[in-house]
Amino acid sequence: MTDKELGFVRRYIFSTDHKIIGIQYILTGFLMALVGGALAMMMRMQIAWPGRQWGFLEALFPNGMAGGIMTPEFYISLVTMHGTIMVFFFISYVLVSGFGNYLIPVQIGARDMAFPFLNMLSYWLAALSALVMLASFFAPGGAAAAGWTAYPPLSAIASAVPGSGLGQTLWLLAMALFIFSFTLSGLNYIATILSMRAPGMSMWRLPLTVWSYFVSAVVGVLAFPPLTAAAIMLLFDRHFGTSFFLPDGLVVAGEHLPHQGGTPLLWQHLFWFLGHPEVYVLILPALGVVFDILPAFTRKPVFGYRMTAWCYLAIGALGMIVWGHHMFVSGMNPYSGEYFSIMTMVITIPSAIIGVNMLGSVWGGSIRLKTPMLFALGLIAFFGTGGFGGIFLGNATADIQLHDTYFVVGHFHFMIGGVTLLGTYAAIYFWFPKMFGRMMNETLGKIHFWATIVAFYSIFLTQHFIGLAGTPRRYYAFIDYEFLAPMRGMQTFVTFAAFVMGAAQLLFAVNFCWSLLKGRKAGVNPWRATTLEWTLPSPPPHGNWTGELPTVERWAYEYSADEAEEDFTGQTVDASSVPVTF
Ligand code: HEM
Ligand SMILES: [Cu+2]
Repeated sequence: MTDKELGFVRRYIFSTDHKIIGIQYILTGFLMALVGGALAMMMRMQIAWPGRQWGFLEALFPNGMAGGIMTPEFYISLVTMHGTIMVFFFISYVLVSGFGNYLIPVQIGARDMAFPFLNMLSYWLAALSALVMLASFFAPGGAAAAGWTAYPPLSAIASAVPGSGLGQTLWLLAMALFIFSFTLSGLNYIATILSMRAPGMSMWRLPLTVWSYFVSAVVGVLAFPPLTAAAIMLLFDRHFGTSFFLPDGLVVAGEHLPHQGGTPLLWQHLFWFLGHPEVYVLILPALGVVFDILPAFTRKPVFGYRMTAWCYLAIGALGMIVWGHHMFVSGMNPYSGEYFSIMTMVITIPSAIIGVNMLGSVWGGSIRLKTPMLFALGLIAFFGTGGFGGIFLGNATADIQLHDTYFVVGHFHFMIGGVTLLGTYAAIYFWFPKMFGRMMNETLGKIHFWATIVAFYSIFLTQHFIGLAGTPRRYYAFIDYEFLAPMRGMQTFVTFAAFVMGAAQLLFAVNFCWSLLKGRKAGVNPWRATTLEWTLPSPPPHGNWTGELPTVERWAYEYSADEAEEDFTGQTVDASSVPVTF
């Protein structure tokens, strides 16, 4: 059936076309980012000016902002929902589900995903889980408030804080739905990459983007289901009197709870068995897309192609066995702490190799600083800064001091905030012309980049120092602590920087919408890149290749080959015109 015959609803709403589904995820993710970002701004306002009245917020949150003043309980639900939304409903949607869906089939030379109908189902399950998560704001008592890690007993006892009631139940349901959807689409990715590649597209000719999605999907499929089980067990603890995560002797509001025999430690293991690999599920695609973008703006082949793919695999495997570095202060056996420290240090090796390969891919190239390239280079900077902080946190002895301080907040924002955010933007500026047939505005893009990177360093590098000085995280106000008084100026500075950051993202939204309608026409291959999607019309039709599928003759990064007339050689150019090197 042609696109026209399908009609609007089946073309754009209940579509089985991987490209439309990818765009649906991207738009949903950005809508959620708007919510998550607004929550972050409210938190920062409270930290910089604790107890001040913000009348206009009362209308939106009559309970949490009664009289315009934020309650401590509401602050904690903001922390919880901001973290949850940013990690699972923004970056996961846009970068992993959005670009994964869009890019995998067009880059491997397939007409669609292996299971297009399942793909559509995954999207709608994901959309439903986002709705359930948002509904938590409207629950009596307000949104979930046990942190994005949902540690029991706070999350297990419905009377613990206002958000522990229906809000927390909805949070758990939403997470279970989210993981279910994510697992289905991970299986779809794996099946597609393994079985749908065009003739000639061996695994060693895949673009590094596809490699990164492959490893990310394998890690996701293995690591996520245990949390679904855990979420269901927690629901049982909350509503059916089981005690998986609750120990003996809990007394809440003078009442002795009947639970016995469980332990919150079990939840911590199950949560971080997902939680840590999730970081790699998000970061690997960010690293992957950057390896596709760098060569297009340096006009030279990727440095260390096979080594990079092996490093993805190594990171994927090692990433599954280091979750305990989030639990150094849980009272774990010191020998376990030693094991988790050592394995965490081992992961820095493939990560550092990837960093070196990125620099090697830039080194000596004829660099063009277009917006996607700026974001790609910014990612390298963030990866370095964030990785450096991780070395301290990965050592049990240092972490005992730094745990649950703003040092941690600074570190993880560089990694799962910054690296993934810059990877996401790099991808958007780079593939926007393919998706919508128009270029994005370069000037606005560059302002967006510089404002973002300067604000981001101001916020999160400063937070490292605020944390070193002992400021705990997830606290509602710091006015009662004399030893933190010297930090107040820095806290206010961070809040101002956060507003700059927010404003820059609105500028991006303007650029996105304006370019959709008015951007310069893009043509088939505006960046003069080599991978298969750049041979398709912009935007590509349903089914991607109208005639026969392409035959792949070479690897994905043949730039500036000696015999070629142009400085790039597409993957379908055969050996008779330019010799095949890979
Ligand atoms: C410039 C934009 C952002 C600002 C200003 C910001 C601000 C904050 C603040 C103030 C907290 C609470 C810290 C605490 O008291 O523990 C926080 C927590 C968090 N943020 Fe962000 N954030 C931003 C972007 C992001 C992004 C892009 C992500 C992820 C992709 C993210 C993920 C998280 C997570 C996971 C938490 C932890 C929540 C918790 O402790 O339970 N943030 N952020
Ligand atoms: Cu970790």
